This record gives sequence, C-alpha cells and structure tokens, in this order.
Amino acid sequence: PCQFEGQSAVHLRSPAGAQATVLLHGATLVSWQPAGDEEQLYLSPAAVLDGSAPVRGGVPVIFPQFNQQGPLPKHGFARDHAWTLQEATVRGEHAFAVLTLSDNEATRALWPHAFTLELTISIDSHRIDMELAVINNGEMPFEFQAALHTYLSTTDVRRAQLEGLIGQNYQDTVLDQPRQQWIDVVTIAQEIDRIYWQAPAELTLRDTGRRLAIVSRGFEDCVVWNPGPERSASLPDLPDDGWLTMLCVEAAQIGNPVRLAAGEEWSAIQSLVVAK
Ligand code: TA6
Repeated sequence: PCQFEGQSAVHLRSPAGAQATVLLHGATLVSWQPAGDEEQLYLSPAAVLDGSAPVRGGVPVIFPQFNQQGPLPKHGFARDHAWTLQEATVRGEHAFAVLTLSDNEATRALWPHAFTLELTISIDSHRIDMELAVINNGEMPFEFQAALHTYLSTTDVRRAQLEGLIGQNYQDTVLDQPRQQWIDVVTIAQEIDRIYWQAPAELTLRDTGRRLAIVSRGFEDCVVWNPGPERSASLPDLPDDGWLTMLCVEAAQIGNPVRLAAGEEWSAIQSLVVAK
C-alpha cells in the first residue's frame, strides 16, 4: 500500500494514464481520474480520513444495512472498517485492485454472521468498474442490503442534469412519501434524497462540458442524494457550499434485501464511463 494524505491506500495507474486511489479504510475509492481528464469524484476537503469516521466523499461501501432501515449503525459497518489489500496489478489495458473485509470480533458483535466482502476496482482509459461481492462463509443464510455510495463531482450541481429516470417510482426520503418521476431530467436546487426502485441500468449525468454514463448491473435500486444548503451547513465534514460541487448517484440493493444461503456468493457492479 501507498499513502494518501497520510493514510494507507492503493494507487492504480492504467497503461493509458488513468488513475484511481482507494483507501484501505472502508475500501473507499477517493479519486478517479480518467486518462487526460479531470477528477470525477467528490471528496470533501473536510473529510475525516484517519479511520475514525466514514469518509465524506469518494465511494463508501454500504453493507449490510442501508441508512437507518435496521438496528445497525447508519449504513452498516463496511465503510468503517480497515479492509485488506489482496492484489493490485496491471493486466492488458486495465489496472485493478482487490480488497476484502471478513467478519471479525467487531463485526460479529454487531451482526453475527461469517462473511467476506470483496471489492474489485478496475480502470482503463475512460472507465471504472466497481464490483462488490458478498460471500456467506457461515452455515446459516443471512440477509443484507448494500450500496456503492458514489459521490460524483459537479462544476455546479444546479446546472447538472441527471437523465434516464423518467417514469420511475421512488421513495422521497425528504418528504417521506412514495412518488413517481414525471420528467426525464432530475435537477438539484435544494436537498434531494430519493430511492428509485428497480432503476434503469444506465443513467447519464450531464455537467458543464461533460457526459458521464452511470451503469449498474446486479443492483436493483438507485439513490440520488444531495444535502442542499441547510444540511450541507450542518454536516461537520462538509463545507457549507459543499453541496454545490457534488451529487451522489448510488447503485443500491435496498427494497429487496439479498438473502444469501450458506456458501453462496452475490455480486453487483457500478461502472462510470466518461464520454470521449
Ligand atoms: O444515501 C443517502 C443517504 O442515506 C442520505 O439519507 C444521507 O443521510 C446520506 O446518505 C449520507 O449519510 P451519512 O451517514 O454518510 O451522513
């Protein structure tokens, strides 16, 4: 491992010059720069990186509980543990890293199951694939929710457009109401927190001079979150105007928790692709 702001991390560089950095803490991807392109992820300048809190930005891994939908700490515990780097290699056009987290005393105290999480991050010149696998190493089935809580960077979120959600049913978490999306484009002017159920596999984020495809496979739901000005000001690890330069578009499995039998494996992917 190398260091990122004094913390253990793995740095990837593809043959074409794309780069990515993953902290061992939470296996949090904190940076992704496609070849010859700028940073695509938002990382709060006030993020706590020393392992004492989840990282505000990048791509925290949510497991085995989404938000406060169960008895566990918010968003589960995976984002709050040190993962182990298994491999970091370049193969062909790709650079990739594999990180794992297995149950230990601390996780079993919260959640009494034997598991391994495996996060594989793979980059080529203009694409990143983030695959989360869950393996049940125990003798009983278990259930979980999961998400890749991706913070995308935006030039000005009020001018950004997220396309592809027309006709979709969603839970509006701010209003605490079920709703339906009637216009194709989601725009942000204030706090937004929505779970789109059974979301399409591909969405597009348009931002000043940029088009980013957000592709998911295996994750059924999609969460769109921006804290807006008031919540941004109240979150200690986000600058007051932090909401303007970020948008979370999360690949998630929330509505239908996965039931995994003993010895079985589940996996799902979120990919980001910059249009050339
Ligand atoms: O995924 C959206 C969400 O669950 C929001 O409700 C908001 O609370 C956000 O995640 C951030 O959660 P955090 O625990 O990282 O502050």
